[in-house]
Amino acid sequence: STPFGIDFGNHNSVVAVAKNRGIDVVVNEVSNRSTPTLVGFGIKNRFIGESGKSQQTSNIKNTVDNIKRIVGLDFAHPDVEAEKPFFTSQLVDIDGKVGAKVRFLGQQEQFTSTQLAAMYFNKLKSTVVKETKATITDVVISVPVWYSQAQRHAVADAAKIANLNPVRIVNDLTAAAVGYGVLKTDLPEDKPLTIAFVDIGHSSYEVSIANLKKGELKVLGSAFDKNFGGRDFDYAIANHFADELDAKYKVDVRSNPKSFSRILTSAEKIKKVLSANTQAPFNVESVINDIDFSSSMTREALEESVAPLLARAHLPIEAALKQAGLTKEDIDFVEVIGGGSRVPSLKDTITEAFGKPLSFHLNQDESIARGAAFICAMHSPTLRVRQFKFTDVTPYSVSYSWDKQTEDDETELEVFPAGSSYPSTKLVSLERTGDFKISSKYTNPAELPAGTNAAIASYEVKGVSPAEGQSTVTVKAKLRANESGFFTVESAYTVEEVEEEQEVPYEGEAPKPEDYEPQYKTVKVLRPKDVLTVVVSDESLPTAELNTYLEKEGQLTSSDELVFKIQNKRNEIEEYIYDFRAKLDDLYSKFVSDSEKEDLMELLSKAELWLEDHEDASLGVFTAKYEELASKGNLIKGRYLQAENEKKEAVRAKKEA
Ligand code: ATP
Ligand code: K
Ligand code: MG
Repeated sequence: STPFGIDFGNHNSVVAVAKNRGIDVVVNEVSNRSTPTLVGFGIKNRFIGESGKSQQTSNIKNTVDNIKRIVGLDFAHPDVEAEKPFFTSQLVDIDGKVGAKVRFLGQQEQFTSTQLAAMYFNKLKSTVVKETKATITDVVISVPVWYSQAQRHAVADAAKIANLNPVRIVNDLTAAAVGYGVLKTDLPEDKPLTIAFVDIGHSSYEVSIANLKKGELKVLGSAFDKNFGGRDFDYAIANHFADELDAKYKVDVRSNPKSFSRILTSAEKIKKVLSANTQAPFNVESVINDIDFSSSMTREALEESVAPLLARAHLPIEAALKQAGLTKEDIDFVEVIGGGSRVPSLKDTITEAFGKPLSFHLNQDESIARGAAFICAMHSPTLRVRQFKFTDVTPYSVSYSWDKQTEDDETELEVFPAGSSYPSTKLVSLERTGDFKISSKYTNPAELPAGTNAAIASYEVKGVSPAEGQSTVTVKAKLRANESGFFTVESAYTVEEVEEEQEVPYEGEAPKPEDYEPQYKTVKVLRPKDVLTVVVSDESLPTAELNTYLEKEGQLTSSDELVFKIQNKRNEIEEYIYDFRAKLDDLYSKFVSDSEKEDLMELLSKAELWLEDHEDASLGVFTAKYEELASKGNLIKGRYLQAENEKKEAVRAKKEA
């Protein structure tokens, strides 16, 4: 399959594919290079991406956006409560997981956050398939560095529900940095450059610091502000004008979701204008109670309204430097991406925090998707890409523990300390009496973001049986922080002590005498014996549930497609009526008698009425209707074409004569 990368953004997502000649960003059905991240639900079908955005205000309660913020969260997670003010659809508890409740196909329906993400990924996939005709299966999806294990699993599950194979989940800025490392042809071969990458998006702000040299990237440290981005600016501006509306007209737009949505849309517009201008007008027609609201805002007033945000904008930078063990003087370049970083006051803060001018070598909107597609290509067996090695950083220490089975057991070990690099594998050796359980967890729960589960996963190791006459057997377990940032037990096997003949190294003076006879001795060595079964239980969906969602998504997709086909056929009939009628007056007028024309005109009027009465007919019924009209039309068209032919023949005959 063609390597595919998704920058899963909260506002909009960007998709890219890897081709032999390089990485291409793929445009959507309206030729945009990014697609709004939302899913709308209608009476007949879903509206995902652009179509959902264009009717968001009119379908506000049944449009789910901010999907990235809730993916993989338990309903009880504190972030769900924090996200509620940003949602216009209702968030609900679905067996302990967060989901949205909407009206769909004329009834109440609810979908988990994982299903919603899957619907969206599926739409992105079909966009790419339509635009490029490529086969798309493997995908690399970028996520924020602060995504928990549960959220990463949910993204991978969502990809699977969309019939994609998530070959890797990668941190946003790591993807961008890989893209940078691959594109930049003048990277040093020996002493690496130290580069800070900053991404301010719609909902969050991330910083990563990395060493880069030719063919190699090592992330040294990362930090973030999970609740800092363009949408916070939009809300600050919207609230400013809501207050103004209240003062001027005594109306509360905040309690009217459609009005507030219109204000928010205009707030985002004025925010962008104020990135390039110091003052801008603010207009919303019939915002509420037929009030046409006009006002204006200065850049200064905008900055005032977001003062609490601006005051903490330097913190992620300091935290990332600290995790990397560096100071700002160690940074060679500061590369900035993300739509939110276009705000001048934020650029100033970043510049000040690093004490150096900012660089913009990366495409601010597309570099994450491009990096993700490149990483997917690295995993592809068919596409050959330049070698590029990269490692990321484990944000919180992770420990593994196992049952106590023998006297001298250590039963817990910190395996992946905070700040260590991944992917990484550690082999541990355990004396075991029989089957046992391993658990992984974050070592210091107090460091974790609120609501994160300290327990990561548990693994049952089966098939352990000591040899006859022995009470224990040595088990080797491969503990791994894998390329997607998941902590796993990759495999486990028993070892046995065997006796082997080994050559004794020659210790005399060189050169060896010609008649030297090698000496052998018997030594005891450990050799792998039995491969053990490892049964994992982690926060990913159980197979049965995954398959149920997969099937459901397949059904919804085909029913959406059917609705789309029916609408197209209905439109074709409408166009046919319109076109035929016009031709009867014009092109075909000489080929129909008055009475024939009268009959046909009546037929067309009847067909028009029929269409009005048949909003919900099936594809078969519409197709039959279309053919009925077309057969009448073809009769007249035939006469017209015959006459045209005769005319042409006559002209040719004349020429030849
Ligand atoms: P996140 O990374 O937080 O998940 P995202 O990837 O969807 O979100 P981006 O696409 O990087 O976010 O940026 C979108 C945000 O940038 C929006 O809030 C948008 O209004 C804002 N933005 C875009 N252009 C400008 C501009 N010229 N001035 C100010 N803000 C802008
Ligand atoms: K984006
Ligand atoms: Mg982003």
